[in-house]
This record gives sequence, structure tokens and C-alpha cells, in this order.
Amino acid sequence: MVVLSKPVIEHYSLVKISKSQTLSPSGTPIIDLSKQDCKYQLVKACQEFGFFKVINHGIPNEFISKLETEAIKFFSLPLSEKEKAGPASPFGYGNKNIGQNGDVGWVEYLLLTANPGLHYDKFAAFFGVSPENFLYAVNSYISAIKEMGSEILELLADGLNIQPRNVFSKLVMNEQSDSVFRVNHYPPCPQLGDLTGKNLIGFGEHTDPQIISILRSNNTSGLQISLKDGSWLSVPPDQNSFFVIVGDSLQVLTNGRFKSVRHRVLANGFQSRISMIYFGGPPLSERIAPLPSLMKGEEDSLYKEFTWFEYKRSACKTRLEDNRLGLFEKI
Ligand code: GA4
Repeated sequence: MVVLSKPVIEHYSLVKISKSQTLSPSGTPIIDLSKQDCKYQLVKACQEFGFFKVINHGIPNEFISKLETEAIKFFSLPLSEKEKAGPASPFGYGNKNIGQNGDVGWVEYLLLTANPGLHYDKFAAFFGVSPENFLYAVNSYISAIKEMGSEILELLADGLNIQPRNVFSKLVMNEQSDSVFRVNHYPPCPQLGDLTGKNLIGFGEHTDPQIISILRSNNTSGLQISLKDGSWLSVPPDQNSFFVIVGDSLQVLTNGRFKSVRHRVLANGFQSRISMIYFGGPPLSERIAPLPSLMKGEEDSLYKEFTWFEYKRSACKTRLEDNRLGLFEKI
């Protein structure tokens, strides 16, 4: 178990969760990627939830467990060592502080670019004698996840009946794609033990700015998604599956047909949660606007024009829970 510096839990938001809010495994949209007709279920899940779970994804378990083992090794290092890989702006180790505008959470993390080969120089210095294992595990994992993300995006284009089928996937597969990879560690907070039924905010509520996020966690719960009525649903963990989250950019590309879902992560008093998330984004210069092939009749774009660079720049000035897309909605 990795213990962070002495917890001062008053600095972190506490939430109470009741059992009735737990999403039953059968309630989660589950997409079997090996099934021929999954494209329609994918579209439905993106419209109704902006969220789904993927099974039969074909990602070899060894990629996943190798990276998880390396991540645990890293997070087990003394804080002073981990801090040598910081700060996390733009990439590196972060502890409790999220973003640039005062958000905090009960989490430590590594934020990396998802472009292959770019990690070595920065991380060689931080990982002491052998950064190779970690970097190799990261790069193999990212390329496998990217492929799966691209397949999902192509199935979504098929399900929406739009051509070419790589209309979404080409954005994340582009060499210049501005994609990010994050490994989060939510350490248990022992002081919570006395506060029965209480959880601590590990990563506060937010939507993801990119196109698609693909999350895998160990078997510790914590992820919650927000439903249309504003209530929070706990997503049962499943270390053999991936959870897919629609990002703001995909909401815009589909002119609001797909919803970028608000989500958050709760830390608990007794179990470590490790998650790894790939955020597939477009190239910085890409114009993000509803696809003409999707627009029906006189349908107007719900959003003002912007490039991914402009959206990202604006997002960096926001707090986690802000409605980032709101700034770009046409009134
Ligand atoms: C949320 C999704 C990704 O984790 C992330 C986050 C980023 C960060 O951690 O630096 C942001 C957040 C995320 C959106 C608003 C800004 C930027 C923290 C924050 C307060 C890496 C991303 O791309 O956007």
C-alpha cells in the first residue's frame, strides 16, 4: 500500500453515497465489440448516456497488467522521488492539484502525451536506472488502446450512417493528434474509516474536452457518472473491461446528438484505485464543428466555430466542474 503525506481531509470534499445509487451491472450499457450489430447499441449508448462499457475488446491482458504493475512500482516510490517527475504541467507527476486553477482531489497521477516515443527524454531522468520498462509498457498500452478507440469511432460512424467511416477516427489516428494519457492513483484515506458511508472526492466532476476517453481501472470502485436528472450513479468496477466516455469534441462533431457525460471519481478509506485513461483528441489545428454529413435539412450548428487549440486554451482557464462547452454554445 502506498501512503501519501499525512492526510488533512478537511481540505477535500466529502460525499455520502447510498446503495440505491449504485448502477447495477445490467444497467450499464455493455457493448460486445465482437458482435456484428454493436454499432447501433454504441450509437444509442452515446446518445443516452455518453458512456458505455466494452467487452470482448481483444486487448491482451498482458499489456494491461504490465502497465498496472509498472504504475504501482512508480506510485510506491517515496514522494520526494515521484516529485522529481513533476510538475504535471504540461506533462509529468502531479499530486492532489489538478489543472492550473485551484482544483484539488485525493489523487496522485502521471499525465503524459499519448504520442509514441515522446516520453523517454523527460522520464529517463526521473525513473532512475530503468525507465525503459515503464515507457515500453505505456507505449504498448497506448497503441493497443488507440486501435480500439479508432475501431469504436468507425463503428459509431457506421451506426450513424455517415461516410467516410474514418471521419471521427482519422482525428485521433492522425500523427499530429493531441491525445493525452493519464495514470491515476487514488490512495485509500485511512481517516475516512471513522466516517461510515463517506467518500472523498478523488477527481471532481467534469466532462472530458477531447473526442473519446477510454478508461480501465483495477477492481476498486469509485467512478460515477451523472444522469440527465443530475443524480450520480456508481459504476461497478470491472478490470477486464474498458469504460468509454464521450468527450465535448464528439458532442460538437455530432451537433449534440452524443452527450459528453459528467463524471467524477470517489476515493475511499481502505482500497487503492488505479486507473489509466487515454484521451483521444484531434490535431491542434483541427476545426471542431458538426459534420455536414450529419446535419439534416435546415439544421443549424449549436456551437460557435473553434479549433481544438482554441478549445484547449479556453479549457485550461476553467475549473474542473465548469461547463466548458457552454462558452461555445450559440445562444
Ligand atoms: C479533464 C480530462 C483530462 O484528465 C485532462 C484534464 C486537465 C488536467 O488535468 O490538466 C484539466 C481537465 C481535464 C479539464 C479542465 C482543466 C484541464 C484540468 C482542468 C481543471 C488531462 C484534460 O485534457 O482536461
